[in-house]
Amino acid sequence: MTATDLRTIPGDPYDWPFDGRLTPANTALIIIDMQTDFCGVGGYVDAMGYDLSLTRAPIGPIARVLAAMRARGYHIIHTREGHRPDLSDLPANKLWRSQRIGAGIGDPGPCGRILVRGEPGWDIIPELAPLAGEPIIDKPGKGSFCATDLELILHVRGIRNIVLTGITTDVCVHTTMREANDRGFECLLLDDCCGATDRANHDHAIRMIKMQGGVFGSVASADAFIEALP
Ligand code: C5J
Repeated sequence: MTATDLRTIPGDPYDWPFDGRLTPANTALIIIDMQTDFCGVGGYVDAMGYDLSLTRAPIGPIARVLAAMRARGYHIIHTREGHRPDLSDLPANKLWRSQRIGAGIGDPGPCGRILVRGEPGWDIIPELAPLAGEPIIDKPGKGSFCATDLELILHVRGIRNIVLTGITTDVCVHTTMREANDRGFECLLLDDCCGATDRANHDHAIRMIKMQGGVFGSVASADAFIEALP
């Protein structure tokens, strides 16, 4: 790579990646939990009574980023939160809290059993459906590195830059960004490609990333990212 190959995305609080080493080979888009359970009618978030427009807002921006990165040959990775049908990977703390608010994991609902693998609500929404060959990480927790092979896949492919999108900003996206940052990956979150079940929580989650000079990475918008993408 020569000096003229170096390229950064205009970001806040720093242009990303810091050293300009951004190529399709070393960079992955991770799309987190864009499942019916988190943004569709009758899913888990709907059952909890939250405003679906907040978790649906990033669908359009993610679709644009996904198309741009697919066209340029970047790595694309999807995640899904969900549990085995026998719930053997569901910790008691997660189960009792979901039951307490009337959206018990494993209970039947309009989209099948809530947050259970193989059920309609657990599927990734059609607008962002994975293509053959794009890894899908099935995770039982909020972070995408916990009890999954994501880290191994990133290392096998030589990926060190991660572009984070998906839902929800303050829970699964933030947890994944923190896990990735601690493992040494260079992280960029696209703010309009994320959404939370509460607008203020989204805004504060974005603000947290930018503290201490970018304590978890940097932040950009979908349009700024696409415009600058090599
Ligand atoms: C939550 C997620 N919020 N994907 N999951 O429970 O953020």
